[in-house]
Amino acid sequence: LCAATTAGAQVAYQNPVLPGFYSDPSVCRVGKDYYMVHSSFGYFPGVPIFHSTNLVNWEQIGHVLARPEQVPLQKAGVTLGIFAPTLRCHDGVYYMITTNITDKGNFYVTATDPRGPWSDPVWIDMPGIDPSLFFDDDGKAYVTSTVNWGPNIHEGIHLAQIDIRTGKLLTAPRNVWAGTGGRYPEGPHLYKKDGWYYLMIAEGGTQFGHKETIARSRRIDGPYMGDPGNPIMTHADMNAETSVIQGLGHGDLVQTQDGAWFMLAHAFRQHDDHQILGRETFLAPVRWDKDAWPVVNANGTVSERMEAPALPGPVVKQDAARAEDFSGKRLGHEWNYLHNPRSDRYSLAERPGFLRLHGTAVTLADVDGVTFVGRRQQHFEFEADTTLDFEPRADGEEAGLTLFKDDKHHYALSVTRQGGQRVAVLRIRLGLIGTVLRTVPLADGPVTLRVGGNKDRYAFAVRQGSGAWTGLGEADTRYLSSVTAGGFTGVYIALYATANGKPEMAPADFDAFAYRPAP
Ligand code: 6LW
Repeated sequence: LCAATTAGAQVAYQNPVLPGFYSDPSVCRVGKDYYMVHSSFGYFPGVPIFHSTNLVNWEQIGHVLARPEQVPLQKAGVTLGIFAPTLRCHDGVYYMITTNITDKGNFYVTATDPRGPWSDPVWIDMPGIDPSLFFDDDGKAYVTSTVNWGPNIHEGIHLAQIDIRTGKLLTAPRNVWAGTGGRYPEGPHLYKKDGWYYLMIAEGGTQFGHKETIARSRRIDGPYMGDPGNPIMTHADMNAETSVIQGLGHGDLVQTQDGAWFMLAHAFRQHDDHQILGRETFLAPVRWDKDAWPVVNANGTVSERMEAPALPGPVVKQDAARAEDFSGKRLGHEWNYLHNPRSDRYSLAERPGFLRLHGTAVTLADVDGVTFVGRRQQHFEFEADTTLDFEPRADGEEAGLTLFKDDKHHYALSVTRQGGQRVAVLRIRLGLIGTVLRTVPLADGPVTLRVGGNKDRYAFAVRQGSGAWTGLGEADTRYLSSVTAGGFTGVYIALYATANGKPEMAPADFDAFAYRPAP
């Protein structure tokens, strides 16, 4: 199962290296260890952090923003909250800098161990979004960000010197580069190599026109001159017009302990012009040309099957299937809440071996505070199921499984009560359209809810005990894509409970949950 990494030989690996909604990747290396973070928007905990020794296999080691005080999300819709982060390590301290778009803007947190704990936020008076940090050889620290909306929409990238102990800016933010003319110059990162300061950014918007461009200067504050070969990476052009991978950009560079360079960037895999998995993380080898400009994977594109000069470590085959019996003290790192959860609504202790959810008046269609805990859909073809022990006390009490893009776009397979009868219901909500596809009566006892997905459709079914599956219907995947629904996130598979307007309801006890990507 292991691929050898003999120096000089090409090593094969599979992209995306992190499938599913893991957008805006930022990476740093300490010795032989690589760490990577991603944006998390309205989900909690915020900013998942991963570890790797080969840049291909990534294991989640936690979340940077694991305490509600670090990441207030009350006012955040699904796709607001935490935008693109940057991860850097300097002098034994890890820094994660990002924007809480629905709170006080740009801030950073620090840790001496990337597994945490991370500090409380240090808020900084830097305009815009996508902040990044750069530590120069002379000990000075700098912050970059982008202003790409509002009256200064075309200013692009700003730079200021920062006192990294206090977060105070030591110079006024100055506009240093606006890119090559692509819309939304953003995601800036600064690097220093062979006496040049390189400023790499994304342009073109995060949809089909996304690209990565670069400029350089002998002085940190510019003037920055663009690479005549820009964009250095994009799928917006002819050379990738038939690729399933689109929207490639927002990259970060890392140099291996062996001196090789790599780019980690996000892109989405589209099917019939739609994308449901969100923006995923892709890896590409980088070399420097004779004029000292970076060349990404020879022609600025990536593919699912990749070859690179030796990776920093051997690649292993990973199994993405997960089975959870809720017997542990806490949920695995892949689980997220929507917004900051009320801790009294979720319990693994009240009934051992079960995840108990207490629903409130708040529903999946409300912007804040629904009882909801889920994980990313990371594969087009998958199956997920859960067994639910739930006896609604009154009509309208509901608990089940949702395929969730946002409050306005989701499918829900639930157990509820109607006219005194316990039933399973498949409901879809797409903007102003809300409809029930099918309702079936249930016998007493636990119910297993299942969803299976392929590129085109989700299919929903229920069964009781070892009885036969009853199909409740199918729904198109495309209506949960960002093309249809908007927003930056991908689809979640979540367990939820709601009393649909009443403050309290019977507890919903989930016995198990499994997620199985097709082999
Ligand atoms: C990110 C910015 C962007 O901060 O979207 O479209 C934001 N561009 O770079 C969220 O990913």
